[in-house]
This record gives sequence, C-alpha cells and structure tokens, in this order.
Amino acid sequence: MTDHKPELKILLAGPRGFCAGVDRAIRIVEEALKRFGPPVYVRHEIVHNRFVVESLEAKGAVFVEELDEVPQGVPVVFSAHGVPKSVPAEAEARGLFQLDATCPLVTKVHREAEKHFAKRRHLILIGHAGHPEVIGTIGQLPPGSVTLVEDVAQARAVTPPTSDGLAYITQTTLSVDDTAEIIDVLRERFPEIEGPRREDICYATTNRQAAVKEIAPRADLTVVIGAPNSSNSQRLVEVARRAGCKRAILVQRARDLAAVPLDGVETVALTAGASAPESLVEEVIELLREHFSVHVEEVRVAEEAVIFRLPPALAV
Ligand code: 0CN
Ligand code: SF4
Repeated sequence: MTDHKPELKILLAGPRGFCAGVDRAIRIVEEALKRFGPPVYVRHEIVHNRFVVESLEAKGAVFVEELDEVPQGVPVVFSAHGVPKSVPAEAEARGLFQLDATCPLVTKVHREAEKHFAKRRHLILIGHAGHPEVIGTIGQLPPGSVTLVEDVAQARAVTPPTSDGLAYITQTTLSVDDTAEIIDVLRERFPEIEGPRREDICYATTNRQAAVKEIAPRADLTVVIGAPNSSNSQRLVEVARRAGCKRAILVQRARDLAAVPLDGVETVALTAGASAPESLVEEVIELLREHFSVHVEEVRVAEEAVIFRLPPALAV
C-alpha cells in the first residue's frame, strides 16, 4: 500500500533565527573555551535557548545566575542581554577575568541612558519588568533615575518625578507596534520628552516581526521556535496572532510540536527567534515531513549583513 501523506505548505520566514548579537555572544564563549580551556563561567544563559546552553555546557561552559557562584581564577562571560554596572565592578573587585558578551545594540542603549542622565533627565524605560536586559539597563544609572513603563496603561498612568527634563529609551526586543503606541501616549502626555527618532528596538527584532506579518495571515498555524524566556521569540507569537493567524505557538524543539494536533492544517508559517539555531528549524521541518508531503516557500522581507567583532581581549 502506498503511504499517501497530506500536503503541507511551509511559509518560512526570512530573516529568522540567529542575529549578529547572538552569533557574537556564542563565539565569545567558544573562543574563550579555546583560548583558556574549560571551565569558562557564564553569568546567565548566554542567550535564551536551552539547546545553545547545553551545547556550550558540553564543551565546558558553566552557567550560573550570579557572580558569587564564580570561583577565582576562571574567565567569566556576561550574557548578550547586558548587566547592571555593579556586575563588572564586582568582578573587577574580585580580580576576575571578565568578558562582556552584551550585544553592542544593548550597549548602545546603555550609553543613551548615560547621556540623558548627564543632561539631568529622568528616564522612562519601556520594557518588561524582571527581564535581564531591563535589569541591566536600569542598573546603568543610580537608583531612582529610571521609571519602567511596560504597556499603554502604565504610559497613561505614569507620574515621573519631573515632567521637564524627561527622556525615554526602550528594550531592544519589544513589539514594534505596541512600542509605537506606548510612545504616542508618552509624547502626548509629555510633549517635551526626548528620545530616539522611533525606539531602540534592534534591526533583528524589527525584521523578524516584519517577516512574520507577511506569512502569518496566510497560515492556519504559526510556529515560532524559541524559548519561553526569550522576549523576542514571545513577541513573534503575539505579532502572528495580531496579524490574523488563528493559532500561533512557541516551541523549543520539534518534540514540542509532535504533541500538537495538526488536523486540517494546510499551511504553516514557520520562524525562529533571534536565539534559536537554524538546526532547530531543520529539525521541525523534518518532523513535519514525517507526517506530510511538505512544500517549503521562503518569504524574505529583508537582507541582513550585520556582523559584530569579538571584544579586543579575544580578537584574532
Ligand atoms: O532570546 P534572547 O537571548 O533574548 P531576549 O529576546 O529575551 O532579550 O535573544 C537575544 C537577544 C538579546 C539581547
Ligand atoms: Fe542584539 Fe537584537 Fe540580537 Fe538582542 S536580538 S542580541 S539586541 S541584535
């Protein structure tokens, strides 16, 4: 008997997956392992992806949440999301050899925060409470210098300590559309507020959301490969739903998709967050091939050629 599989179209987002900041952060850990040998300690998941973390653990990286878990005499890498100023200061005080894998686009926001602070402006940071990037950005300035605004409701309600001398900055991995709405509210309430021309959302977040907007409305199901703690990946799920896709889900690996009922699904929109390797995209396509006769169409909305150099301590 011939095995007749139903047809399935996969609309593959382009760009998807690794961005330049993630690529650099992983290269920093790999290069440190090569140069100094294991163990190399990493403060926080280098990027928010278990598969990446476990692959580096297999090569001798040790992941910890706080600096006091790092023994003397081993290199320590700070994750792509950035750290409060207190972290390098503490590493310095302990004489640790530190390598900073903070994405240069996050560092750029840190510098913006400092510039506003130097001009005596109070800062509004648009972002999500508890996210390591938000903790790192707030931690660039003395306590009380930054007020966090998470959504439109908070933008309407916020009462900063001053209304003249106000500026805003943003997390790099937010929804482009939500952030625009929040900024509109802030500008309306505080017409003098200073800030970037639009926001500080990075090119990779912007492009991945633009690609999902193209493919999600054409699909019965959107699958985003990424981790639950990955802000940019979670935003892709929201963008897909808002673009009109009835079902949008986040999966870490193909095995998560294996448990999802796919009856009646004829078109899948597939993308991956900035911290999800391409091998996981291939894994998901392979799983779908087991059950369907698959046709893949890549829909590319932008070309990306951004590459970030390694820090001077590791440059070849
Ligand atoms: O998933 P990530 O590690 O981080 P978030 O999207 O949660 O910020 O992706 C890399 C992005 C950065 C910084
Ligand atoms: Fe940098 Fe953007 Fe990638 Fe984050 S998602 S590491 S900010 S390029």
